[in-house]
Amino acid sequence: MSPEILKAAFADNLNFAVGRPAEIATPEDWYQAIAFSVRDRIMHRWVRQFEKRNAPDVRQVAYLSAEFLPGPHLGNSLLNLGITDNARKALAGQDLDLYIGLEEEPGLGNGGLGRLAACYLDSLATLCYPATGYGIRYEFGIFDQSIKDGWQVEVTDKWLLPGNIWEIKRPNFAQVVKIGGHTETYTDEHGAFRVRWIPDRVVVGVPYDTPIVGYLSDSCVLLRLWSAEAAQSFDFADFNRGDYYGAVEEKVFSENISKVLYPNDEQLEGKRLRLEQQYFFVACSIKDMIRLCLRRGSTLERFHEMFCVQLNDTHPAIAVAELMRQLVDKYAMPWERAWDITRRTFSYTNHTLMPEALEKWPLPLFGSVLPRHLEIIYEINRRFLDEVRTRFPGDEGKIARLSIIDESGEKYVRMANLAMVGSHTVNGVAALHSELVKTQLFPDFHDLDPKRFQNVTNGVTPRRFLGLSNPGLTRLIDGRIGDSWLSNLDRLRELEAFAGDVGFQQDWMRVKLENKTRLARIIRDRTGVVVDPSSLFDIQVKRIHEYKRQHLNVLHIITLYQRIKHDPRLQITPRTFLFGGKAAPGYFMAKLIIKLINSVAETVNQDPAVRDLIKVVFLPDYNVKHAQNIYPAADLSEQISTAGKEASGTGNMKLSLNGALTIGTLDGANVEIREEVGAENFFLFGLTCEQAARLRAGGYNPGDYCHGDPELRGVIELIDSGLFSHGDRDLFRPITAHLLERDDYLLMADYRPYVNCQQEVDHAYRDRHHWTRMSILNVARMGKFSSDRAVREYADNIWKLKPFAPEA
Ligand code: 9GP
Repeated sequence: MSPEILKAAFADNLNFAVGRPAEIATPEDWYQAIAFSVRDRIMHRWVRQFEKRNAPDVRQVAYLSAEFLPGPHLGNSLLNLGITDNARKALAGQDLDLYIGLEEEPGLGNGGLGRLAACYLDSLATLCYPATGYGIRYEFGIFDQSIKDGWQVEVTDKWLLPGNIWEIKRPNFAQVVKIGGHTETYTDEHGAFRVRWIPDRVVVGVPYDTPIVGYLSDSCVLLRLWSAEAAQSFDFADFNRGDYYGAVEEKVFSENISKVLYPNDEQLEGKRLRLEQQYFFVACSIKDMIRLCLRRGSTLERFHEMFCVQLNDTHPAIAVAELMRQLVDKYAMPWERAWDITRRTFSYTNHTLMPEALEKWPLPLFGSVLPRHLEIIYEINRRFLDEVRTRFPGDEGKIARLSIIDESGEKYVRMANLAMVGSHTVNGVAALHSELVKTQLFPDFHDLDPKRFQNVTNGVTPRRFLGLSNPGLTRLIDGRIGDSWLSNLDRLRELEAFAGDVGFQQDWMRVKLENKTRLARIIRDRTGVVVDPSSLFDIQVKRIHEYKRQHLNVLHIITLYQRIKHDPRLQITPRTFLFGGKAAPGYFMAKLIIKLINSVAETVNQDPAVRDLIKVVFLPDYNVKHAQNIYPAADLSEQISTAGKEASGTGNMKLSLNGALTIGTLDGANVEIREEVGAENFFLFGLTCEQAARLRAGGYNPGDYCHGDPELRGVIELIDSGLFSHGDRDLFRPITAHLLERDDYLLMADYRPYVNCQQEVDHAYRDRHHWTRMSILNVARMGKFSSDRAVREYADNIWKLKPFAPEA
């Protein structure tokens, strides 16, 4: 598409869609005009493919996810359409990057899980798979984080306030969803015994569609997000009686369902609204698929041939009972047939072993929101447990563990068990995690049917996370191996040949320095802290959680601080420690860790004795947009979770893809990253998963590690002395006391190996040529971690899905 055509499109949209004369148009107006022009081109592709996508023989994947974190659309869509350069030319002297930077991002996810879903949509579109991502159009996404006096403050994310150009409302495809009430039995006209659900209330789900265009593929997939509306905006009976407030109450009540994204890592037990949210989007999505299936002239007997449905974690697991309800209650299908279709439709991805993240709902709550589903779940469970009993007679323990209903105390519905029973396949998200899913999480299900278990190691899109966010490195790579690697990441291997090339290494270092200089400016502008771009950028960006061990990183920083204070002539590699990440609003320890990071930063950054050898920065409001500035500038990627706790991680992949070396434990996908890049190009430390388990089993005493290591003791004492808290000795006591007394995440045991490993990093960074060689090899060997590979594995091994040719 030529610059001239784009120029005309921008002018037209400024005129007709935005309604502003060019002479007085603001940057926001220009952003909108460009965004409309780009959307037009995506829509054109979308409409052109309509027939192909909806042909009766085309099988589709529906990716059900309560979270999608796509990031800003404009820059990525320009890249995927291959028109960024021409858009720049069309703007003749205006700053395209400024306009791109104005876009509010849809923060419709907490972190890795939602971002993974967005990466998969990018790859599904790029590889021309027919797909729809179904989710919730939260009015308020993940909160914006600001830092006040070192503490996290949550601010409502009003992402829709400036309007959202990328979505199209489709009221004609709205669905009605029932909630609450009771069930009753009746006999139908054929004399058959049937059940119907009489709800307390109904809400309407209105879909908003965002087509996502693939990279140079001309193909699109759809992100269809449901927004809750009242069945009637006003109760006219109330209104006519003069009760205006009563009349709008129902509207407010209904719209609450899609109002806000729940932050994870909170105790969500008993959050009725969250259960309603989950059911709401699942019910709308299943009904939408049924509508499409019937519209294509198929019968529901073939539902599982037309749709494969991926359950992204347990959040959409209620879909199993909902499809059964639709088939049995509404379409009068015999139970056995409906169950067969259901089992062939669903597959389930597990993303966590953390017990608090495995959802279970108190039975009374569940029954009051979804009375009919509870009956259906009882029936599924009864039939399932009968099978188990015949295979393992008398093994009541096994039966209790496999049951969808937890009856060990207060009764719960276990959503993971429902997802397991109702799916043909379950997968973990990294090789180690998938093993742990078999052996620790679901050993009884594994005994029952080992063939159902698979692994699909996560992947990330190289388009957004290298092509878009690191143009300098992209150009450098293009210059050596051409540009086809962005859609065939394995081709990065060809860079290995240049790893020792001094000229290439210098270019590589130059690009990294430019990226670090840019980030240093952002850090200064946003926090006031001045950092040296030539220092080692040591980066830990991710949700704040004790298992991710940001506080282990802090213990290392304090160790260095202590060493510098003890020896004023000490020489170490200058470092900038950068943290970013949100803590769940109700997670006290995580919020205290943020305060600790900021407090240590305040003390260390201002102490002249430190001689600027170390700087500590907490960059507020870590999100996709900020991540895109951070990854390209990283020298060292901190992936230091307690082994066995991080299911996969994806930040580890994005950082390594941008040339950072990893310091990490053998956890999640770190294991495979290390295998790929080579042990000599990875800084490994810490307990393995097995060692951690043995240590715990043998009676772990964290205090012993502290008392046996004077340096560690000094660090803990320094925190407790009040040095970082203006004399307040108690402020951080919950952290230090937990470390000394319980230390669930084994920081004390891993402290010394971590600090020693960091010393190796310090030495390695001094040999810049060798470091750069390692950095090049990291990038060259990241091909496996493309989301294209992951999506192909899902399509081939789980979904049995074929790409379609988008062009006629
Ligand atoms: O914690 C995992 C993270 O390790 C993984 O990379 C991500 C995507 O698979 O999912 C996260 N899990 C959740 O957010 C909740 O289960």
